[in-house]
Amino acid sequence: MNQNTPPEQLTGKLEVDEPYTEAAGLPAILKSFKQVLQGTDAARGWKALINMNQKDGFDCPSCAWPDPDGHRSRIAEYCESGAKAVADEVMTSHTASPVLFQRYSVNELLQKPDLWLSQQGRLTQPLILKPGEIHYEPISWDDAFQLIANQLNALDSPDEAIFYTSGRTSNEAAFLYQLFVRMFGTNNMPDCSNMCHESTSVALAESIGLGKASVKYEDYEKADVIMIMGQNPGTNSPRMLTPLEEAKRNGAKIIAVNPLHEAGLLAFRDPQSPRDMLFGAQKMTDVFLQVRINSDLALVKAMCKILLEEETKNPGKVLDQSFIQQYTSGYDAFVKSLDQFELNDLAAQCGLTVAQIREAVDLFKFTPKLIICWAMGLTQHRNSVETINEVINLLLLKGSIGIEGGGASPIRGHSNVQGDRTMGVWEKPKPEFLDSLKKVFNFEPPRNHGFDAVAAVKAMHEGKAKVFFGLGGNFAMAVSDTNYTADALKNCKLTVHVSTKLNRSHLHHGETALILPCLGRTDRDIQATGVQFVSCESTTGVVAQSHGVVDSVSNSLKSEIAIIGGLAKVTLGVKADRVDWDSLVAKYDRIRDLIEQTIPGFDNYNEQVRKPGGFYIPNGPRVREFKTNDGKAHFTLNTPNHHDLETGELLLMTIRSHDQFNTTVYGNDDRYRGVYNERRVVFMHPNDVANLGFKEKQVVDLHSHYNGKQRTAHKFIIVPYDIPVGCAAAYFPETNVLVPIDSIAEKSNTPTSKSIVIRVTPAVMEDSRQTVDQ
Ligand SMILES: Nc1nc2c(c(=O)[nH]1)N[C@H]1C(S)=C(S)[C@@H](COP(=O)(O)OP(=O)(O)OC[C@H]3O[C@@H](n4cnc5c(=O)[nH]c(N)nc54)[C@H](O)[C@@H]3O)O[C@H]1N2
Ligand SMILES: Nc1nc2c(c(=O)[nH]1)N[C@H]1C(S)=C(S)[C@@H](COP(=O)(O)OP(=O)(O)OC[C@H]3O[C@@H](n4cnc5c(=O)[nH]c(N)nc54)[C@H](O)[C@@H]3O)O[C@H]1N2
Ligand SMILES: [Mo]
Repeated sequence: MNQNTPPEQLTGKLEVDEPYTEAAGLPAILKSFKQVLQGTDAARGWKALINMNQKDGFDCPSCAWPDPDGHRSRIAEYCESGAKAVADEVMTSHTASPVLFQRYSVNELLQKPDLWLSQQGRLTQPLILKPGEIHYEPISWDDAFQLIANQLNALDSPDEAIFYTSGRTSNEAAFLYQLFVRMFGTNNMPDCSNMCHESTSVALAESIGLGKASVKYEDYEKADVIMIMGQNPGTNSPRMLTPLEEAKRNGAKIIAVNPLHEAGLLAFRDPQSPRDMLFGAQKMTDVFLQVRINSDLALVKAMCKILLEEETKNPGKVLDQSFIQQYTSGYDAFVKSLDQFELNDLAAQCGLTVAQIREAVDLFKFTPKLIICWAMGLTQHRNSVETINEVINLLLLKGSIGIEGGGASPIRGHSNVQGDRTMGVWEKPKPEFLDSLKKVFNFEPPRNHGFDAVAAVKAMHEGKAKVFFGLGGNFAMAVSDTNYTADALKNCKLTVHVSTKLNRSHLHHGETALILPCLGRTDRDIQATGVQFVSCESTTGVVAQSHGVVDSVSNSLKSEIAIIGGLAKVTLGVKADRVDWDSLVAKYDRIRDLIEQTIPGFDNYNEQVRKPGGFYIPNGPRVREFKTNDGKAHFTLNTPNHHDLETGELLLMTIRSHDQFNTTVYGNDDRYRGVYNERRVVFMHPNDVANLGFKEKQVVDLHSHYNGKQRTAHKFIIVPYDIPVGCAAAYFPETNVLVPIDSIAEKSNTPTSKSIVIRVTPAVMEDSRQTVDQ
């Protein structure tokens, strides 16, 4: 059994039903109300709900989907997923107060499932785990800051410390944090992006000069065709279904590319639309391409080949030659390279027929108003950067970048992951950014690149890094290779987590460990000069304000900004005499003024952010300005990856259930996929189940083999499912133990969480049962 993973125990209550064929609708909205109201008093829960994503409310702590530019629903801009995130944050029925830590030792807490950890509620006081002790106990804020400062200042080099960020951190906190870290002297700033959309950022920077979406919210409603690749919007960005539905009503066609027939891709019943509630769901997808895992590059290449054929048949009607001539480079080489590939081969790699791919291309061959969106299904493979570059090749052929109703639309995950990068949370900061910091703050920032997430784990493992500081997130569970990563954290002298809720990273601790409890997005933030607000950037580049609305569960919580300011002051002392940390913490407008001075695109930040709905920050590709080496958008040459599976091997993708937010587990159901009361399931094609000699609901172990090492995740129940032959799916973080630390995407170093070669064997059950029959 693995000691470092969530306990490998089955609930014994699995129920499997037919998967849903539509998303949302009444059950979703009732469920969301129930979620929020059951864990807290009704007034508090309701207050949080009605203020979510309103122009004067708070930015939903869940995903980064943008708010509508104009009208917003009067009830609230929420979805089931956002409601669960809010419920998780505002609940008051339990708190993870010092009593909890007195009662349970760290080892005892490690035996509890993630769901249980989350259910303990909000953290209420700073806690310390002293060397050799087995219980966390309270510590004062001042002592905590002093302890961290002493440890940081005792390091041989600032590069022995790692400062992680998860994407819920606001712009203001992120800016202050990176300033503190760079004044301290390191660029070791890994973030959750490294495991998420890093492949997107690398690919887009290479091809169009900016690692962000080129579309605005309104483009969705103006598009003729929207292709959704490797993304499960019904679960992970449910509010996206509203503009998709609107687009459909305006006549748009939708192409879905996914190994699974996810409910939200099939049909949507908007719970806030009386029309939908009365007349039924809107069908979403017009052409569903059920691809094999990681065959998207081959698919998009096939689409490009078909477009070129069509252009020959309809000269001047399919490709946008004037865009290609004026704005791009590398076209001729790209067209020539396509000759190396046969359509039939490409289609076969995807598990599709050429006719199916043609059917999709037919929808957009005569229109440039094509949006392609994608998420983790494209970013977490070895060749992800190339896949995303191929997506851009297709958009460039069509002239779809920088037009109304067309463009590249990566769908970011965490609500402010994009803003954190804009603010400088990055292990590879650009020289211009550092020059600007130097000018504004009069210090010499470190220039060498720091560790990304995977490199940080290795550095801690090898003893090259000794202090881990996490601003949010759950590093131990989010990065790959759970056992290796947990050991890396245990190898540190000090681990510190700024958190809202208890999680497993607090339990894989260094010699000394601290938990610093902070305000969440929903909490009212009051500082010396009064109530403060923060701001966040959505996936389409809108920066808007976010006001907490409920009173925090404990008077001992500090805002992330106050924690960073307090720590910076003690750690840096006179080294940072140019920065008055107390004054910045007292009034966040002052932080925004500094952001304005340092980062382009934030002119009149304080004024602009106060406009209802916020403001768009400048975006080159949207106006066909490509900040690449030659000022042009680049066609690139990319080669599909073959996964030559041996007999008995399957390609596993690790995905989210409907009842989790990343590593936070809200419940054991995955309603849309018809799975209830159990997370330890593995979805397999019925033929694979039979051919490998298994039975439905048999309990199995999953093994990955990489560079001669076997990793095992124990006890998963087989659920036969509509998934391509040779592919399998199971939930993360339980399966992270299978993802080898060295198995990363080229150029972006993102763990290959969506393509892990596994073998399946019958589980060794203590009671010698082979299946779970219920
Ligand atoms: N409720 C909720 N919302 C969330 C999150 C959450 O955990 N819960 N997480 C947030 C975060 S940080 C992120 S990054 C996003 C994640 O949002 P998603 O990317 O939608 O999340 P995943 O569950 O990882 O789903 C990946 C999808 O890609 C498909 N897929 C897997 N491999 C491939 C492939 O090779 N090709 C193709 N075409 N498809 C593939 C899977 O079947 C699945 O539908 O959601 C954000 N929003
Ligand atoms: N196998 C596999 N692994 C994956 C993925 C996958 O698809 N498959 N997805 C990857 C992706 S896309 C991502 S983004 C990462 C996510 O990686 P992380 O961002 O590190 O993980 P989260 O689960 O989002 O972090 C949850 C914790 O954040 C804290 N928290 C919540 N709100 C706040 C807040 O407002 N402030 C502070 N300070 N703390 C807060 C809580 O304590 C909570 O326990 O995981 C990655 N790992
Ligand atoms: Mo993410």
